Amino acid sequence: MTAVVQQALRDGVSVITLEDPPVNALGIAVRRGLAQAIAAAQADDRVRAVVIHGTGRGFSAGADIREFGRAREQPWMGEVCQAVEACTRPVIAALHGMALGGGLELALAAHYRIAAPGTRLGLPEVQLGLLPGAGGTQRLPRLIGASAALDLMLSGRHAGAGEALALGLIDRIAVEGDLLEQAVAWANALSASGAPPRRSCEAQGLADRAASLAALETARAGLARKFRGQVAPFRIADAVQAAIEQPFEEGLRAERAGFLQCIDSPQREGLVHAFFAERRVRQIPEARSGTPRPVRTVGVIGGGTMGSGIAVALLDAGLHVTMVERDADSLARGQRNVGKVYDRLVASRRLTEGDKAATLARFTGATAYEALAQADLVVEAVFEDMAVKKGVFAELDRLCRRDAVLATNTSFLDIDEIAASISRPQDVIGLHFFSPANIMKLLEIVVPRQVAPDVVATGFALADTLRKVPVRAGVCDGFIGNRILYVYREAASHMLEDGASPYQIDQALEDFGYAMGPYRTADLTGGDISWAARKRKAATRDPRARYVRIADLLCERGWFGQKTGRGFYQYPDGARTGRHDPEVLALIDAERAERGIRPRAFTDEQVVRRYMAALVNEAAKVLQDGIALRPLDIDVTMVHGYGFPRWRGGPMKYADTVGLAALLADIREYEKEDPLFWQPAPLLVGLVQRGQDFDTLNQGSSHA
Ligand code: 3H9
Repeated sequence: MTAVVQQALRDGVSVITLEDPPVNALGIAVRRGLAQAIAAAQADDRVRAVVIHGTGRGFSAGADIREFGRAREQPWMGEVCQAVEACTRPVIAALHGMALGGGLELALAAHYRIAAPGTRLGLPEVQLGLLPGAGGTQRLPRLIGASAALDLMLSGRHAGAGEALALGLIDRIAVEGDLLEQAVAWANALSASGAPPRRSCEAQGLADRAASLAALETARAGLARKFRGQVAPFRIADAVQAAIEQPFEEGLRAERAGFLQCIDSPQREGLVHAFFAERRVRQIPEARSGTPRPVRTVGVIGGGTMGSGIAVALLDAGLHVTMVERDADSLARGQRNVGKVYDRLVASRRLTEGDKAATLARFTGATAYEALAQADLVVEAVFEDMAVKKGVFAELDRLCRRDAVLATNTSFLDIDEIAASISRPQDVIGLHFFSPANIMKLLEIVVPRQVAPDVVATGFALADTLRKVPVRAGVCDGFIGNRILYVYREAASHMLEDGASPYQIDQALEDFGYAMGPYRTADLTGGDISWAARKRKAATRDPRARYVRIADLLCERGWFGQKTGRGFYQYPDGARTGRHDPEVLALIDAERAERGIRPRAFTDEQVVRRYMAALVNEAAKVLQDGIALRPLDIDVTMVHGYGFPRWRGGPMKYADTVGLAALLADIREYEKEDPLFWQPAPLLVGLVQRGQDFDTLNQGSSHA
């Protein structure tokens, strides 16, 4: 027996133990061990039943994701599951912690399932660009019906033990105590009663063929919109169709064909890259030297959109929040903003009145900074003005506990300057939330020069508490995300003035995988915000730089986007989806004429290439300046804060896929038209010269 799989005979029950920390992933050693153990149990006359369980954090998190992309070694997990299901003695899977992906498929191949309370069960393969490939697409629908199986497989969500029991995914929930003991006792009882193996492949969940096909059609109808450009969800639907219409063995073959198609696809590669990147962003230099300070009570200064969103994010995480505003009216408005979020949840039955009251009991308001004297951490979200922010920090310096963390939510101001203005710069950090702050996953943790390592570690720990994805960023105008955004938006506006329409640009990028193109997004966030940013930058802008006025011309007319009924699009009667606006196109035409620009046609591919070249070139400069630690930090930022399609892994991963030499060749071509805007990043040039890609830089750095 391999060390990662143990086997022992206990009261006539063969106990097979998965023991491969941290999560009992089903790598080749585990698969071999399992295959041997099942064969041994089958061959041993003393064995009356079999129990499979895992040690450590959970039963199993599924296939070993690190093996994807390498040569595949036998046995496949599908073959192991076949052997388990074929076993002639009852096989019981005893689940705890998590049973995910191939781990749940192994449990589905067992004949009976018991789970400890708190176990999370799911088939999250879709989130990795895959379909369940060890028989899950065939056994699950037979066991729990097409509709519930499609829901689990297409969402990839985890079901709790209670839901799993209700669905028929498991047979019983263990009582608190020794799970293995309960599973062995149950195995003995089953064999004593002569219970036969009960195979999922023979379950009757698809017996009503018409209802199953109808459920499949309903699920399929939503796929194109929800998973635009992705392959795996469609293959999941195909596999379920095979489960409904074909014998089990045929279905397994259909599943295998779909799985092989997905496992070798760039989408799987992109999603697996995103999975590991989302974990590696937490590996930062300060993790070694800084122990997070405890955070239970938090002050939020400002009750506007950002402040109230941040307050909700903190409340949702179970923290105590005090909001401070400058006067009673502003405070009441801030409190209303928070209250409205919970009212909506109650109205849509996602929260009970009781839970709302319990949450709001942790929320207090004040109009004086003294209320923050005992706070563990304070987040300032006031007006973006250096003098105003310094005023706030002077008050915090005077009043807050000496070990409090003082954070600013600024999106572009110089945090080094804010920190240097008070007596404890080591306690000052940037926590850049994205709007709506209670929804958006990204949290840029901006690390000023003088900050103490434990304050940085506190920022990362807070992100975990808030279930956000933290990215460490250095101080510069725009940090990682907005600095890059500014440049690729510029590239889009150049194309706009040169002949592309906002609608073509949006469509091309939506086809690329963005949920929304840049002009639809500008209309949603409000044109006035970026207008203010452009005005702010006007004084320091290089006078030789190209400046496109089209967005300003819209703003001058009061067309700020959805909130004013028109922007790049028209939103008649409060419509949420915009209509093309001939007046906007006429305005753009007039502006081109005024500037003497003869419009030229862009193909959608050219639009995407320029946009991505601008994005990646600036991202390389961000790396070179040390604003981002590694390319993967930029990938995570753009995926979780800026709508970059996760299935492409992020822009740096995408650039590696396209090839850096090709990307640089594009930039050099564009440079001929506008040498100032399209200066190739030296880091990019260096990588191309050395024949390296961005991933080389990911591998090279370790901050664990
Ligand atoms: C599949 O099963 C395909 C099959 O259908 C077909 C054939 C079998 N492999 O996230 P954490 C590592 S596809 C390798 O920080 P948490 C992870 O990288 C698979 N490594 O903890 C980390 O390593 P490190 C379907 C894995 O408590 C450590 O474990 N399964 C795997 O926040 C701790 O992870 C999934 O998609 C893995 N499968 O969350 C499940 N899983 O410490 C993916 C984890 O070196 N995993 N690691 O940084 C998860 O969703 C979460 O990791 C889990 C724990 C919920 C398990």
